[in-house]
Amino acid sequence: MQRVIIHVDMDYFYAAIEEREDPSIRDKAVVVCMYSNRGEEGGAVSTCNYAARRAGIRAAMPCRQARSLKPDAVFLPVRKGFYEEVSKNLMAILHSYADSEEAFERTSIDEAFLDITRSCNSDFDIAREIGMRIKEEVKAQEKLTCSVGIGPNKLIAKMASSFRKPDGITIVRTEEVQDFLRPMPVGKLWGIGKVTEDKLAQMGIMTVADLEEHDIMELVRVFGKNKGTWLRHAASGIDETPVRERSASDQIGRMASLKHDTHDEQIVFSLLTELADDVMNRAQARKVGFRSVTVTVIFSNFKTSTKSRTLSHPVSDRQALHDTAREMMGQFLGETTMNFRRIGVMVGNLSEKTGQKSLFDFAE
Ligand code: DCP
Ligand code: CA
Ligand code: CA
Repeated sequence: MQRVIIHVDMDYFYAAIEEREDPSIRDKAVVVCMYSNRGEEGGAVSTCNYAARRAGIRAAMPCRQARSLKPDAVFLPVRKGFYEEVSKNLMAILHSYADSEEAFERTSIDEAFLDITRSCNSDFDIAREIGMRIKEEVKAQEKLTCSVGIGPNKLIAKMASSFRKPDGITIVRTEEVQDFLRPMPVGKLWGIGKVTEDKLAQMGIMTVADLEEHDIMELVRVFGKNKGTWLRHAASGIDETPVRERSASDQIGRMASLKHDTHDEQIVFSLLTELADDVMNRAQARKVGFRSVTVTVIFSNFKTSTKSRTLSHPVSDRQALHDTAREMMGQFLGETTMNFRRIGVMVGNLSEKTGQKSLFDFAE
């Protein structure tokens, strides 16, 4: 049966929630900022609405820079716990449209995949109707807009949802996949990060079409077997990974307390290395690769915070796990001067498909 997958991504999520909560700011540029302990000056932009984007403001930009680009914008602090609550409500709506309990996969606070193959009987016209109904229900229940992508697999659905934003819906039928993908710059392929994009550019590969036509042996030579093959498949729009619910058995994680509450980089990194090694050993013992890495910090005031990276294909690479975990922990250390009480490392989206070392290149 021809699979039909829907990907839903909320539009300018945090800022849209803030607009909903205070309609008086709706017509202004709205910037949601993650402030560090150094106060308002040290923060970075989490997201912003489209009026702010027109002024050149982008996620991850220093708030100070955003302020100079648009002095009359409304600047608001992130309210993560509240957005998580909204996310829960949204996910419940989305979940109800999936073929089954298991045919649903939340991939971040504001997006999810749904397998609707049976619900639409592999018919993309019916799938469009389902996509429209989802958009209407999300708007009616939560007063928020989302963008929907529908395709024969997760790769295409994900890329389709970002094709028309905000409030868009894009259907890419199996026979339209090639036309959809080939003109795109390779950097737009879901799963290709900056490092890979640069490497491909050095090889003269700029578009997806270039990538699809490139000698596969050379791709394998440069990127290794796993990633080389994945690149070629992605360029052809091939992706067989299933939509599936994340469960506890889909994660391997370890947490531990620091001997004393501390903000010392060496002490934190040394415990992090131990934890990551342990997680890697358990992943290897289970012979699984992983597609996501999460680092958790519980601060001395018991506040908990996490950071994650997700990849388009599973890997099993100790060095990469260490590097990624350290990078995220380094961000935590830089964002705050508060002491850490406990830290944790977790790998998720486990899969039996890999085993081989391959190049890490986190997307998103
Ligand atoms: N987010 C963040 N820091 C980033 C990127 C995102 O805190 N560097 C948060 C804020 C976003 C939310 O995650 O609202 C979802 O991220 P998206 O990348 O989906 O971005 P938006 O939903 O904000 O915008 P878009 O309409 O482009 O999807
Ligand atoms: Ca979004
Ligand atoms: Ca998103």
